[in-house]
This record gives sequence, C-alpha cells and structure tokens, in this order.
Amino acid sequence: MERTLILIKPDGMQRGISFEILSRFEKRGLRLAGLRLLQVSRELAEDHYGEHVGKPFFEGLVAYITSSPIIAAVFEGTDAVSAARSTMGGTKPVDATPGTIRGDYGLEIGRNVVHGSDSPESAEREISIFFGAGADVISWSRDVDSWVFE
Ligand code: IDP
Ligand code: MG
Repeated sequence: MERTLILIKPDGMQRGISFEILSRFEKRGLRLAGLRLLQVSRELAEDHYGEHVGKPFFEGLVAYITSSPIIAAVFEGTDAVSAARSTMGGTKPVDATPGTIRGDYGLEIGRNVVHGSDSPESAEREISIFFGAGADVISWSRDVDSWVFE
C-alpha cells in the first residue's frame, strides 16, 4: 500500500493544532504507520529540502523548520500521496481551497502548517530520512480497513 510522509511543521506545533491536523488524515481513511516527535537539525533540513537549496526562501525555510520540535508521521492507503496532498491544500495558504488544512489554518506560504510528500518516490526518500535506522514504520491492518479500502 502506498505510503506518504507528513510533517506537522513548527507553527502547527506552537499553535497546538498538531493532532487536529493528524486527525484529518486519519479521518480521510489513511492508516497511521509511523509517528515521531523530533527536533530537526540543519543537516536534516538540508537533506529533506534538498530540492530547494539555493532558492531565495531556502534560509528562511531552514530557520522555520528547525525552530521548534515537529511531528513526523507516515500514513498509508490507496493513493496516499495524492490523497494527503489534496487534504493539505495548495502551498500558498491564502490561495488554498477552504476545507483543506492549509486553506483552513494558514495565511502565509512560510507558515503553512503541514508538509506532505509530492510523489511516491519523494515519499520513499523522505520516509527513509525521518524513519531510517531504528525508527519504526509498522505494517498493520485495522478491522475497518475493508470499509475504507475496496
Ligand atoms: P509544498 O510544501 O507544497 O510541497 P514546496 O514548493 O515543495 O511546497 O516548498 C516547500 C516549502 O517551502 C513550502 O511548504 C513552504 O513552507 C516553503 N516555501 C515554498 N515557496 C516559498 C516561498 O516562495 N517563500 C517562502 N517559503 C516558501
Ligand atoms: Mg514539496
């Protein structure tokens, strides 16, 4: 089953809405497969956001993502990557569709509350960054799975 990496970014943590956000993915039907509370180092930030190194907003992005502990979660399910991205809404919260996480909880692009992998390949890479060596990702089934997955 497809997996995706979700991060509750520092603003989501500081604002006390981390579990509210996680519950949106859970209610959508996605199954939680991994969960960590961690402090992101500069090194980890550069690895995770490697595609953005050198862009004008990169230093601000690193300062943001390292500014507070975050939650990293793995969710799995049918088309988990695109399901999570549509639940999150667009990158720029002011333009994100109301009803999405970013459309409901954010205003600024540099304070957009949540991260989700943008492709299955990115998901695999990002999950190994946050859940490599020793951090568990668990394969399990729920009694309701047959009511969620066809
Ligand atoms: P995504 O999070 O929707 O996948 P990306 O383009 O991958 O969006 O950008 C990663 C993160 O970098 C964004 O979520 C946002 O926090 C930040 N970011 C992207 N573009 C800008 C910008 O133009 N100014 C400030 N921050 C930005
Ligand atoms: Mg991205």
